[in-house]
Amino acid sequence: MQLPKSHPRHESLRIRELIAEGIKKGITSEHGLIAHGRGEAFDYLLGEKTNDFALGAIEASAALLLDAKHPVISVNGNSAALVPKELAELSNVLNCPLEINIFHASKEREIKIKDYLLSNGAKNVLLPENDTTLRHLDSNRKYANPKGILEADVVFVPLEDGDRTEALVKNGKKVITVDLNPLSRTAQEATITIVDNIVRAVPLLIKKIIQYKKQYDKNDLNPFNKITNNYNNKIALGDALMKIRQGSSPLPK
Ligand code: PTJ
Repeated sequence: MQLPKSHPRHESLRIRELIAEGIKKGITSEHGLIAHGRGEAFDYLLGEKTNDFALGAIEASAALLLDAKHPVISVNGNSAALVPKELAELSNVLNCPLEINIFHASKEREIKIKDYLLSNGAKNVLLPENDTTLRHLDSNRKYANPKGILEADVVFVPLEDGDRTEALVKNGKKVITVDLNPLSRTAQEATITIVDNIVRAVPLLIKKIIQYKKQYDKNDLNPFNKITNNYNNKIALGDALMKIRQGSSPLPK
């Protein structure tokens, strides 16, 4: 679809188009349209910008990921459609695997997402294995890769549908999510919740990781611990809710 740059909702329409294209490519589930619409509504209420509570969560996430022994980035059909290059870059700067994990089961779609990430610069993409499952989980998301999510200490799980974050935490893992809805189960259960649109949050996360890598020497006495200890997810979620309640634009006169 041709989108005139002058359209007042150009950016929102551009992102919506990525999801529609994702469905045509066979990487995004049709349920992804509903998830995206829900996200759009929250983004509207958040002012369609990265707020301070999200910036704080991004800093804490960068520190937690750099401090992790075995971080893994989980990818579903929506995040692959929206930020394929950025997820590949995130995996490359962290030198960690991407792992496909989808809710609406389809082996064919898993392979298409993997190929799409590889064609966007990813080097290390894992698929879940049928004989390896996470405890405390019954949906298709229970399948994991034994060298990926199963072993991970920190898992980056953007746009999650809600049943897995709690299970990952019960399995002893720290979870970072990106979710525009601060009230979702995932947002509430995660260790760190970045309440922002994934298209804005992931580039900022990459920038922060690169900055911290330059700024902190490996020999520094764990600088990342201090950053994560200073972060409080409950406060960040409360600030996001407050922002939604206040609204982003003045009431019409
Ligand atoms: O590819 P699959 O089969 O794994 O399916 C992926 C979806 C996203 C369809 C599935 O996980 C799902 O149904 O998710 P939910 O339960 O709709 O939750 C998705 C969450 O992501 C919601 O809280 C949305 O508000 C939020 N969200 C949607 N779009 C964005 C977003 N958060 C950040 N950035 C977005 N662009």
